[in-house]
Amino acid sequence: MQVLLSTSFTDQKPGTSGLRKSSKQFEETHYLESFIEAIFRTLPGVEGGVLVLGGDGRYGNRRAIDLILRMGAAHGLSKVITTVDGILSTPAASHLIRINQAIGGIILSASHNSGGPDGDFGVKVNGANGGPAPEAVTDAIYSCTLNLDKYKIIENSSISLKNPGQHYIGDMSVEVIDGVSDYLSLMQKLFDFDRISEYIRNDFPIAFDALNAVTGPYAIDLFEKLLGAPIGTVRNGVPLEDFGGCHPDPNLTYAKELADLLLQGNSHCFGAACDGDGDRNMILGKGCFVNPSDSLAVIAANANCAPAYADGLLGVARSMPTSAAVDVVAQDLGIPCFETPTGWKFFGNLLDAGQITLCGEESFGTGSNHIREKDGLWAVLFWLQILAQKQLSVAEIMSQHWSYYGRHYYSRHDYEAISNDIASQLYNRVELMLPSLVDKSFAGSFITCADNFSYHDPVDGSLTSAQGLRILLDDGSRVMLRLSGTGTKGATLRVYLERYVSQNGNLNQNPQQALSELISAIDSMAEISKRTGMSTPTVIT
Ligand code: VG1
Ligand code: CO
Repeated sequence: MQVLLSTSFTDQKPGTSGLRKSSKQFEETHYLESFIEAIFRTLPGVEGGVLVLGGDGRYGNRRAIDLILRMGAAHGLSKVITTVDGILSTPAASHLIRINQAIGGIILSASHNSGGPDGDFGVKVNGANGGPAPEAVTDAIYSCTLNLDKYKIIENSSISLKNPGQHYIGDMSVEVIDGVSDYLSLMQKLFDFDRISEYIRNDFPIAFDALNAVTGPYAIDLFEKLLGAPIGTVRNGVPLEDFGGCHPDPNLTYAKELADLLLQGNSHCFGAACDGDGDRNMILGKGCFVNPSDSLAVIAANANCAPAYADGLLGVARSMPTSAAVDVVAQDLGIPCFETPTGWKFFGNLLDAGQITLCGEESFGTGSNHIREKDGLWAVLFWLQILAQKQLSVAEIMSQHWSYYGRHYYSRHDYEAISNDIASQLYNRVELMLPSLVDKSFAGSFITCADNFSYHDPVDGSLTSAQGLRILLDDGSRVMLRLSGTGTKGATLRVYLERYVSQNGNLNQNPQQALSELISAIDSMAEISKRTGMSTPTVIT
């Protein structure tokens, strides 16, 4: 059946991670249908191809799965692999795409954004390598949305996702699988489960917070069943449509309960949380928060603790605003280190080409060549593996790391829900100032470079520009400014701050104090508090 559209939607441009809008917007007549039609017209290999489909369980997940199945059948897919209750984490989806030689996947998630009828919904498109579709594909999908006159769909009553099984919609088969077990087998190949299990069962209590989102079922099987941690180790382990009203973003603000447990309490040695779709992770030790940029560096430095990485790393990569902590490790190891724009899609080519093994972002994302997405539970397992091997606390690992490599004090300040006009005026003003900043003094140092970051992909030669404003200082400090591509209410300004202190400097300062000069210098230069009317950021990480 063909459904005619009277107008095209002009606001369906995928951002940092797919199309992300309010649930209400996705409920507008034909809104979701239009975007899905554009995906099926653009993604290579749809006719006769296999697609992986699932989501983080948020409000809208089931409706979208029904619709995509019917539209997929109309577009001639041969098979869709989906999961019981439609629950599928982003990393598990990436793995399923790869092991089933699928043409790609559609992941229904707005990741760390809140969910429910008043929250957000999102559609992420992945390609055959299991990673987020590259910009050329998302740009083509967007152009397609601008000129849609109709979409194709089959009339069919919805199929049950209660149990594993096989169904048909027209000629297309729908395979409903348990979305957890393939992912856990992969983890068992990468890490030494016996070793981790022995360690956590021997007086090393851990807590994991799934924030009522997708990782609950994975984490319960992983920590409580396979690794033998006590029942109750996984908190908020049942995926809820509105995440129980909480914000499924694993940071000190939104995962406060877990943060308090580890930072103020004395009962647990290790804590971790993942985001809505399971690709982000937060790592905590007793009295110790691990900054995500440091986490990437620690994993790189200790990669040989995990069996799958024992032969060493090909190279590493980090996004531009991520601190250079991993660069110093790469230099020490004598391996290449790449700097990419924000968003996981830029790591895909480097991973596919065998140029890197590990990669990560400051936004609580860490991953490796085992899949093509960042992977929250993988990072948690890697930390447990390192702790089990070294028999040290998280705080001891960090202080040993800093005394060997020096410390990159780092923080991100987010100013959320600013009006779009104010945000773009602020940003454009700083961008215009950049050329005149070189050689000027800033926070007691001198500016050596000020630009808008652009990236030349070393694998396919493509150029991606305007990826964020950078101010680099002669003492190695950096301040970066970006406007978020995942927010849905007004604009979010992200200010990234970094200062390096060498091995013999003061390694035990509070990061906000260590960065205080940079913080006030960027505030007066960019007029952040003056223009936004906000005296403090919404979230400080
Ligand atoms: C944010 C993060 C970025 C991450 C992206 C998707 O993007 O900063 O590092 O890749 O979210 O993560 P932005 O444009 O808002 O800064 V997720 O967990 O939504 O897949
Ligand atoms: Co996510």
